[in-house]
Amino acid sequence: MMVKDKRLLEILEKLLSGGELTFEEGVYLFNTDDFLGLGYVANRYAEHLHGKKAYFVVNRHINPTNYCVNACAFCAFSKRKGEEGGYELSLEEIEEKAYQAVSEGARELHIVSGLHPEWPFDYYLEIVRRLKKRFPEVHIKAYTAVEIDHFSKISGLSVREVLMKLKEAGLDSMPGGGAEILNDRVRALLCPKKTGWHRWLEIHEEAHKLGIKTNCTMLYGHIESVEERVDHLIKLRELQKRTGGFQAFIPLSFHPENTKVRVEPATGVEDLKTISASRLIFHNVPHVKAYWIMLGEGIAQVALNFGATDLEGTVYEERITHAAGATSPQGLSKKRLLKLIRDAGKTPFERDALYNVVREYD
Ligand code: V47
Repeated sequence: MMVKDKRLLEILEKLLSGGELTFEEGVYLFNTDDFLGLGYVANRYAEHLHGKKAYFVVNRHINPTNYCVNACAFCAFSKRKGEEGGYELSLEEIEEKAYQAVSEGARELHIVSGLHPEWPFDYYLEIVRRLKKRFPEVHIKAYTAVEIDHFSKISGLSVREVLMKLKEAGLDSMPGGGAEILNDRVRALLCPKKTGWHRWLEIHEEAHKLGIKTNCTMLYGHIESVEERVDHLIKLRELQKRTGGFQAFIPLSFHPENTKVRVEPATGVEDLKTISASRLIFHNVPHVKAYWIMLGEGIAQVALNFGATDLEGTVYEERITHAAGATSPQGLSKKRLLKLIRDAGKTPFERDALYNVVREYD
């Protein structure tokens, strides 16, 4: 492979010999016009970490309610109480969705919700407790740092106490949502009511200290600058150096439909560049996930050659991105995920939520 931009090869060498990128090098990656060179270098680094392996999990997303007190400008999922299209699931309904998933082989339940104006912390706690009791073998990945912050406020408990209670009830790990861009300017414009970025990081740090692994995300393609993306990635990298508790980083491509943010969605090339640059800047996170729900099947598949090593999972019934105009399906079969990975020239590994290999296929 011809890499036109030789500086990319120097950056790769630096990483392979144990170095890390400076802020300027990070910005450089986003601005290089050698798009294929960037992808090649990111793929080389990903293969240095994981060989040809590409991971996925059989899982299901459950969103107990879309009522939310935050009303972030970029979110098409959130509804005010009483607004058309709003819903709240009973414990029985949640259990039923979980049951369907588990009977189809799900090993992970991914549960995130709105910040309901009336539900007490106990309701969210009971969701975890019930599901763990009924499906003890299933991994419960639940509640973003933003929800944890909300639970702490409504219960009067500290973040640590909230996390300990959830862990006791059966929470196994936490998803990476709510990070958006870890920056005051962007948050003031897009989500002024949301947990601030310092606190978002503190909550993940607290979770890591309690032995709870988490993921992290970056919502891109709205009003953020390249510099703000790089700064976001470096903030995550620095926390990872202290705790090692992040398992995967998921760049989330902004979908503007039905939101208050008027922008053109990112293009495929922009999505792939973001995956590649993230892989190299945030070098100490084990996996970069190509979330096919947001990227679409095609770009997610190609991303497996641009630095991503995980496709998330079967998902089933995704609501957040579909409310904002996603045209990807609501779920993918295991068969389809295997085909996407194999056709990308990678070897599929079905994983559990902690990246233990459950099944190797080739
Ligand atoms: O926090 C909201 C984002 C996130 C839009 O941890 C939007 O394994 C695009 O975090 N367009 C939720 N994105 C999704 C998420 C996630 C998904 C899959 C796996 C994991 C994991 C985490 O979706 C929100 C927000 O950042 N979001 N609105 C929108 N219009």
